[in-house]
Amino acid sequence: APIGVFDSGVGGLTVAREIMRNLPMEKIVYFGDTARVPYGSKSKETVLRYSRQIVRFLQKQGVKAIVIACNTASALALDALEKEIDIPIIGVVKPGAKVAARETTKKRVGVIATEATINSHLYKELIQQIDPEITVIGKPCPLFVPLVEEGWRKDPVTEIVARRYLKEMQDEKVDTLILGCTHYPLLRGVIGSIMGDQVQLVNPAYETSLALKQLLTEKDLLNQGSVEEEFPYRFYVSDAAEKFKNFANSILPYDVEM
Ligand code: DGN
Repeated sequence: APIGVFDSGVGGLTVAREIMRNLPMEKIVYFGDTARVPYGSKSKETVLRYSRQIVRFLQKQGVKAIVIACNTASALALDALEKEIDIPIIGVVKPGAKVAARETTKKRVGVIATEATINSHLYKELIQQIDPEITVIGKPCPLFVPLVEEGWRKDPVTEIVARRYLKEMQDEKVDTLILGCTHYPLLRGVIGSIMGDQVQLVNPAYETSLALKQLLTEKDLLNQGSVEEEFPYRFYVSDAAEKFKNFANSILPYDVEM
């Protein structure tokens, strides 16, 4: 059975990509809610309602586990969804928080994410559960999402925007920075060059793929029933399939068919 992965749109492909790399025997059904993106500025009730509908869709596809690739949906909906379904479900926030708490040397962690994720304070809560002495500084960076979707990952405009957003993180002298939104790992280059080598960047997408591997192993679900000739990845969107396909083809190492 495949793994269900969903996001508010295209960004979750950064998570799907890590799963493809680190769990290469697994099949994936991906759902991107491109008709209703962004989630980052919506209320908890709305994000939960959307997420619930998508989980139902993925369950109909026969998935053995679900990954909420969207940081916003992970922060606002995972808690409730966990109680409602009987297959394993994980989000991206906890794996990212765990690694940041482990890696920080000066106990100063920065989180950049959507407004909804920052306002949920979930990264902060989870990090301070592990070590209450860690200071966590959150900063919403909403312009990063459209810049990435416009294909301006290496554009001077993006650098100017990033410098402005990250100033606070530099002033606060964070030693670890969580890329807490699906799109931000695609800006790793520009963010890394502004923050400098001394600052560790945590990519929740990567950490989640490792957490998923561990979870599937524990539940004895790893690589279960895979290895077939058919193409192992299926993609669904709620709107604008062509645009999704173009973006997917720009970040995945093969041609995406929808
Ligand atoms: N996928 C969203 C997230 O990781 O928070 C970002 C896009 C959005 O819905 N604003």
